[in-house]
Amino acid sequence: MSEPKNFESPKPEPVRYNFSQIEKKWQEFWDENKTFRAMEDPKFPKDKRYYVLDMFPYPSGAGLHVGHPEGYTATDILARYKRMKGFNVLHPMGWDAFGLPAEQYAVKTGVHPAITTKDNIDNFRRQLKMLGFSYDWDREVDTTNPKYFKWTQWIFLQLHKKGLAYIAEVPVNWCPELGTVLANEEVPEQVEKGFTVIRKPMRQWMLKITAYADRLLEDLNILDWPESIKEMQRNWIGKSEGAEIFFSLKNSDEKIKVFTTRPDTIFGATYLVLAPEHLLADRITTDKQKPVVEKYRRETSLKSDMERTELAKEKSGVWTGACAINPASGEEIPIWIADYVLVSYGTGAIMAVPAHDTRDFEFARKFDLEIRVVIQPEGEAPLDSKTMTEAHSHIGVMVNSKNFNGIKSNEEKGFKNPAILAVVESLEKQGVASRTIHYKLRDWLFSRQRYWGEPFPLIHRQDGTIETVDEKYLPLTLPTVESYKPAGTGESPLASIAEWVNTADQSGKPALRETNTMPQWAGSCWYYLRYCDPHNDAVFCDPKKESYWMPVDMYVGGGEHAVLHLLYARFWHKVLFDLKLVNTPEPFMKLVNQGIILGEDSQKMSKSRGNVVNPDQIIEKYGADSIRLYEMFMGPLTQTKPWNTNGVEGVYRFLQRVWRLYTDEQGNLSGKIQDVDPSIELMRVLHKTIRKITDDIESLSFNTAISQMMIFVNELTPIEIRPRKIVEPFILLLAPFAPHLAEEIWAILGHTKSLAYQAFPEYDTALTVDDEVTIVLQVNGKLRDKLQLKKGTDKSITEQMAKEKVASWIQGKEILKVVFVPDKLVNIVVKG
Ligand code: ANZ
Repeated sequence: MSEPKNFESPKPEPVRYNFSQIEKKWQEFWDENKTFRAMEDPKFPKDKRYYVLDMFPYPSGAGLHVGHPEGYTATDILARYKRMKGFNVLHPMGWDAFGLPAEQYAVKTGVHPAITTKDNIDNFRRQLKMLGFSYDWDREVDTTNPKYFKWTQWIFLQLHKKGLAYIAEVPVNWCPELGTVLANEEVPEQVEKGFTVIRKPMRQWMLKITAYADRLLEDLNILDWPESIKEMQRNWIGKSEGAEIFFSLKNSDEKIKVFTTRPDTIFGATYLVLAPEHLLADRITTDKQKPVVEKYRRETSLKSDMERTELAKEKSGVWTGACAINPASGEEIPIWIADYVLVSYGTGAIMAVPAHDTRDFEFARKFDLEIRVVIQPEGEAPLDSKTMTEAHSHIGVMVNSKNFNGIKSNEEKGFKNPAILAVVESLEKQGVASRTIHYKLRDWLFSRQRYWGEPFPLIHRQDGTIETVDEKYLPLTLPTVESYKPAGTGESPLASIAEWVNTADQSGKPALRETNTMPQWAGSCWYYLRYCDPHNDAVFCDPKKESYWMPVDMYVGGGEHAVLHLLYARFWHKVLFDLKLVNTPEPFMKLVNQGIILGEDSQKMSKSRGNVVNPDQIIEKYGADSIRLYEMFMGPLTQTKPWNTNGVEGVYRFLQRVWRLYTDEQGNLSGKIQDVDPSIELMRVLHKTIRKITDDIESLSFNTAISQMMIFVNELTPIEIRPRKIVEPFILLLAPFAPHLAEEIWAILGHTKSLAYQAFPEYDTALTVDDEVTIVLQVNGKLRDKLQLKKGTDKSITEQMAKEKVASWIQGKEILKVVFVPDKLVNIVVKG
């Protein structure tokens, strides 16, 4: 990669603070001494252990990008801070290493993905170590290591045993370019990249995540997660309360079951729509309409659900030639087929109410179908179906609805809405409707036609039944293949390795191995559990260790995982919880999404734009502490923000100033640091700094914590005698942020032990409050002036001084009243 132009700025001035030497020294020290090893020490009660987790990276060939150190520095600050606060901290790192790029590289070059993966992991580890993160490297996990995926396969077997894994012929998202199927959750990303995704029926492994829909929804309430992510999960699960209503077919005994969340609009249902794949579509289509219906069905089979349901899309559809009877009005209505109705949701059939549903409205306008208003907004001019330009989907009063006229619908969804309830109760009495709940969430398509993934521990017997591989034979490893290229037939490259595929079942009869592999999400569904006990060969995680460390207290990572990893992991965790293999219903109690770092041009970083910042180059020029500090100083952690190399220079200069505060020209302890008693003013500066930094770390406001450090250094620099009692604690405050420099200065201050477990300074509240207060002076409630006074000055003195200050406003007027709020306000009420 060519050197991005951002780095052509002049070399920083020569310094006495030799970061490359210092950083290397301390990294080696931490490594050799295993400073950050976490042990299950019973001395620490549950509320004194802290599990802080990063979303582990996919070790790509490109190495770390600057987005990685952002989240990782934030968690590292927390980990280091909590250790100093007396917590037993688990802060691990590992690799989510199955994945397409290594496989695609293998297709091109023939190099085994395991080799590429190992090289990439080595590079990632080197880069992370260079940043001085305090991981317990003894707990490193790699999802592609057979010792790890043995347990991914084992957990799959538990899901299978519980009936949560099944094989089914389902319409899948097939991506011809990738030669594999994709989960619904994965489709948007690939479509964005320009890949085609078409629907086709295939036999695939599914996981019954839908069995957990309600709990996945409910338990969001106990999580301290960003509201936006919770909302995305809620929408993805998509719980809808409504009714299934039967419409009978004209001249036939067949019935069509529709799903609606708005039974209150039934009198406005002027036509029905079936999904093109609906089983009845074929049967009810009249001979005359057969050719157009057939053609339409063929065309839609090539489209993805996303394309079909996009609101902005031009509506399409065809009439079947058949009609149904509206059970409420008794009227005859036409039955259409249209691709905006999905076969996989509800019953795959809808009653269309164009006056009150946007998509139905557009469809009716296009095909000139009747639009009938049945909900009238209150207090507004009556809606006219002829002149309406859009559907009225809000609340109102029922009209044109026979004996339901006048019933008001409110904001509530489902049966708490009186209009919906009234209609449903009536239709239920007639035996043509029943209440139901539908979810948007579909079962998780869990197999991929790839080589570089976990093989399924499953065998297909001759008689068509399936046998699971005995646990004692796990891990079931990947064979070496000649070609990593997917066959394109919908089979994985494993299918062409006869020696691997052909096996025997338990009775010794010939049988075939399952040749699909698991999706990349499998390994990341439980890695946070493996960290608790990474080397155990007997169980996936010792229950004692699991209950010691879990749940994760703080999870930091990118917001792009909102409905993929975070939903899948919650699902597996709940299954393990039901199996009594873990003791908490949820894995990640608090979640924080770091903001995206843009290029210097405020655009998304990308190779093609040439605005990618390489952390290696920044570290080489400014050191790890600078990049750590800079990424935390850029702005609030969760905000999107542009990179600015001048900003790195700024924090770099700040670190030099810190160095100069403590050392002389030769790099020895400065003679200005002396064991003298500090003045009360300096005590105040220190205690305010401790308080601000403590509060800011707790609330993840790292940028303002750093501002406070800068204030401190500015205040101390001009002072010729720097009391040790003031400057020494400051190094401990700096340590979580710039640990290398802090360790070095700590040693220069004469300490022989690492500061990693030194107590974080405590503040004395009395020393953190200002001695002087500003009193607001009002006359008749209007701000007229302000007064600086010693805190706690009594009423009579304050009033006296206030009156002098605002004399011109009260002169010659009668004082009616004086309002006094101690240390805050004096309001003089006058007349005339
Ligand atoms: C009549 C109606 C009238 C509807 C109205 C809405 C508004 P949610 O809330 O997302 O669950 N629908 C049902 N099944 C469908 C399918 N397979 N494909 C596409 N649309 C489908 O949405 C439920 C509503 O979406 C249902 O309520 C149905 O349209 C439509 F004023 O029925 B409704």
